[in-house]
Amino acid sequence: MLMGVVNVTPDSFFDGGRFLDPQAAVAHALRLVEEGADLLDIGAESTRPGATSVDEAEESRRLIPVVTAVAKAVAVPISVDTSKAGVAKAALDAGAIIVNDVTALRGDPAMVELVAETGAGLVLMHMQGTPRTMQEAPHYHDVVEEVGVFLAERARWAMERGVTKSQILLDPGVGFGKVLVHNLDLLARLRILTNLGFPLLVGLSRKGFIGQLIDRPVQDRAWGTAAAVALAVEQGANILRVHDVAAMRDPLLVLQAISRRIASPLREQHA
Ligand code: HH2
Repeated sequence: MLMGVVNVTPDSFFDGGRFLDPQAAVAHALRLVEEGADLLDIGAESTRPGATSVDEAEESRRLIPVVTAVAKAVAVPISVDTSKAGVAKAALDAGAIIVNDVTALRGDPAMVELVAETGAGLVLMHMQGTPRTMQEAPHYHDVVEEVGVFLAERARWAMERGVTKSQILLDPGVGFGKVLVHNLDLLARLRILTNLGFPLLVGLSRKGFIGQLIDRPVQDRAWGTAAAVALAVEQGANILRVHDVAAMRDPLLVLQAISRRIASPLREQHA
């Protein structure tokens, strides 16, 4: 499934400032759904490397009018990209049904109770450090194993506090406290994380590691993104969080058609 990104921010690394105006954000969300987004992720605080946090009042002021308008206008599920329980609660009241918490419930002690009580979907993402400091010196012995252990622990922690297994999705957190080789290893061995038994969400759209590989600015990374998206799907990713829904749909449709043939029995292949 494709999750379309809507950033109601002045400073996101790709689309910062483009959708800060609520009307522009709503129009963008509707366009993503028309292009085939299966769900939307709406956020009002950038988590790019070096970003400083936004206070709750400002985050809600940006986010809630957009969630309210989009929820009235579209049928697809809306996820809210926040780590603050107050913002998440207002967004759930406004029509969102998933909380995408990049801190994996470590940012706000009230978040786990909110998710348990409301039954909202929950994305638990791996991050080493915080957005302000995470790219200073990320370090792992075995990045895939360590991300897997972390995600399993966060899921267990949430379930001990009343969140049910079916609410949870896991995300390896591409680019969050990871250098190029860490991101490549995670994507190359993503399938290992499917063993944890939860759906996998992956957000790699236009990120810095793609820029490093192809030596292109953020505006020119759609093709590089498509290659990584296709590979992540092959490795078992269930939901791809992307800025470019229309562009990513085509490679995914082709990939799916070919994958189905790989899975079909030999007899049928020769029919
Ligand atoms: N990446 C970003 C933001 N939120 N959430 C999840 N679950 N997984 C991700 O990989 C992820 C995320 C960063 O992308 P973007 O929202 O475009 O940028 P910014 O944080 O600068 O707004």
